[in-house]
Amino acid sequence: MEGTIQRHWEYICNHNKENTKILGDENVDPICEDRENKFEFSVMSYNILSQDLLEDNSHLYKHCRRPVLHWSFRFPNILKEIKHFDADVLCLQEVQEDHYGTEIRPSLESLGYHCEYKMRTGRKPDGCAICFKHSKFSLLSVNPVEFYRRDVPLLDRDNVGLVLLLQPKIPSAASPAICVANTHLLYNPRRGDIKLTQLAMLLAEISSVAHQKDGSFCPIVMCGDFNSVPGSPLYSFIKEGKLNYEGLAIGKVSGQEQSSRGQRILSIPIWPPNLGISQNCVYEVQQAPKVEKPDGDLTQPELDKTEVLVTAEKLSSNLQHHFSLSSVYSHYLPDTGIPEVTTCHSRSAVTVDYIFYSAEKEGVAEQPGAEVALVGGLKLLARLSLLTEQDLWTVNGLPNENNSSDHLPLLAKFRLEL
Ligand code: KL2
Repeated sequence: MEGTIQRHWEYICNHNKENTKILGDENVDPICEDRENKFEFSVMSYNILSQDLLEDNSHLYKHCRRPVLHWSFRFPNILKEIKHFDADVLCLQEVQEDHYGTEIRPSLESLGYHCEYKMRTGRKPDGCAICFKHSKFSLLSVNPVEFYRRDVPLLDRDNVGLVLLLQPKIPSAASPAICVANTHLLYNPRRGDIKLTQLAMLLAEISSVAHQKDGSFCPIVMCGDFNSVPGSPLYSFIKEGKLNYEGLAIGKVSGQEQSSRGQRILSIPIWPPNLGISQNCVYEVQQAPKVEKPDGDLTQPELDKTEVLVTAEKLSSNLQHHFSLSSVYSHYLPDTGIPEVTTCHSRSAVTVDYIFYSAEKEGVAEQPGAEVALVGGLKLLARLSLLTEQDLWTVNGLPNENNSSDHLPLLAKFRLEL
């Protein structure tokens, strides 16, 4: 018998300095503020390790006792974990299609979830699922994203994303929608060019889904397995909203591996114009051909200006996106600086899974002409603590008797201020 790992809820109450603390008590949910007109919800991101991929990459699981690798052993454990944490939103990756149809979806439905699924294109039959509690949300839209593009030679990989727009069910007050995105980006550590383009495609879809009538964006939660480590250029791009990739080797983008011998440098631009996504990671609107107005009508210059901007962007090595996204986790233990890991098997133990969210701004006035658009804010209330590689090897790494994926589930509790 292997031991069990201990994870605890870290409550984050930072509305005033004295109360800034992390409490480790599983049973105490400190009330930081009054709860009127607040909507709280929890999110889990979990790569559940598809059985086909486990069998295709069996060399990664040599450390495991055979029986713990069977799906018939793993699934009950995974379900027990999901049931135990009881998150309002589940973002699952590596959900194998046959298991989804026969076991995963029926089981989650009986736990009160509505499930949406996007299978990868191509031959690998797994994909991303987003499931949410009927009792908490109603479904406004389902937006699958395929990263494979027949007309773009760069995009020859079968990864996908899924973006839902959810309406919180609040009896008393009107509430904005919440945009929830889930993805599993390409694994190949050498192909940062593809990973960045896949990310840009997901961000473009999020922009389009989260966009509200008044030009601002509703609150956003973006989960998944990004196959990129903290501090890597891809990670920094998500958090900073900008990336200058000039001279960057494609193998350095995700930070998974050191060796970049003989590696190509990212081309400028990374993806071709026919993808239809700007360097700001939004869909480029097809502009109707302009008709010259003989009288020099002054309503047009606005349009001209944006066109010039788009042309100039194409020559520069800067990527941008419009959201200000924070990570639920900070990736290092506060006391020792030892890295937390979200996946651990015989070849690697790193963080590649994330829950990003649009954080509530702390009373900062909007600056005119700011790069970052107005995005609805969420307050992070709590997260389920992660572990170090060393912690995980004390239970024989992953998967083990009790933890049945090679990833850990990530969990966060949010509050939507109304
Ligand atoms: O790293 V992962 O595991 O997020 O946990 O994402 C990919 C890898 C997943 C989907 O492609 O399958 C795993 N070496 C190690 N792992 C691999 C490989 C490989 N060559 N190919 C796929 N995966």
